[in-house]
Amino acid sequence: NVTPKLVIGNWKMNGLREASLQLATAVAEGARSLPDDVRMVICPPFTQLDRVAEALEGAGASLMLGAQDCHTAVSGAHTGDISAEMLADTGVRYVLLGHSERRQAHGENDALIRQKVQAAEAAGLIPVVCIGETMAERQDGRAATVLASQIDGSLTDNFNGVLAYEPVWAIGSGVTPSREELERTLLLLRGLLQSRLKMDDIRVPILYGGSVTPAQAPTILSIGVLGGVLVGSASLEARSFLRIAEAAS
Ligand code: G2H
Repeated sequence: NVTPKLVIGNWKMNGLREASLQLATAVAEGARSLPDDVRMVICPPFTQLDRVAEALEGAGASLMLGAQDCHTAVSGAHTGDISAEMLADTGVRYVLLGHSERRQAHGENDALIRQKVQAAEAAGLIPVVCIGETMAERQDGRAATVLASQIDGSLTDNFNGVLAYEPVWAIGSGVTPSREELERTLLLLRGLLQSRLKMDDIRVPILYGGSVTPAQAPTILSIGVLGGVLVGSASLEARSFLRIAEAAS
């Protein structure tokens, strides 16, 4: 029984009613013929979770619902926020946390992200924690230090979710790390996870995210230690998202 490769689609702030329903329905249709060593996840905006949940009914374990963020608290006076419990109640199984767009635009830091991870775990969700260095950090040779401190600060001690490595310079830019560079970074991340979680046998899958397209997916996904991919813009079109999932098998 192998752990399935994860192919997660992050719709970001895209998706009105009709288009969301069509996209989710088309992905659900295509996911039916996927082998069971691949699992797809769709993370629509909060407003479309219910609709997408309906479209995914009957899709089984090969296609699951995710969200893009959650609050640290279960409920209460937090205007405009959504709790992990609310997400679970809507049928959500995975939640993205600490995406660089939230770190940048909402000032999210590792301590806050760790609290969100705790909230997600308490609600029974699988947290997908995003980390990654900026271009400046990469050029200054500080990538490894930055990744180490993000892993130390944002994960819980018993973290059992998913780690997504998304170099900020690769997000939406059309530029991806070379296969060799990515492989090196994945080995580094595995070592960092081992020391953070004090375990030799790490089961936390590590995904890559940042400008993943159907064209590059086969090369990226041929890296044995990679647990899957986190896909932004290419997940907004059913055909391209499904092609990426096919490359994961
Ligand atoms: C990185 C990724 C999905 P894109 O943010 O999280 O987006 O594939 O558009 O670079």
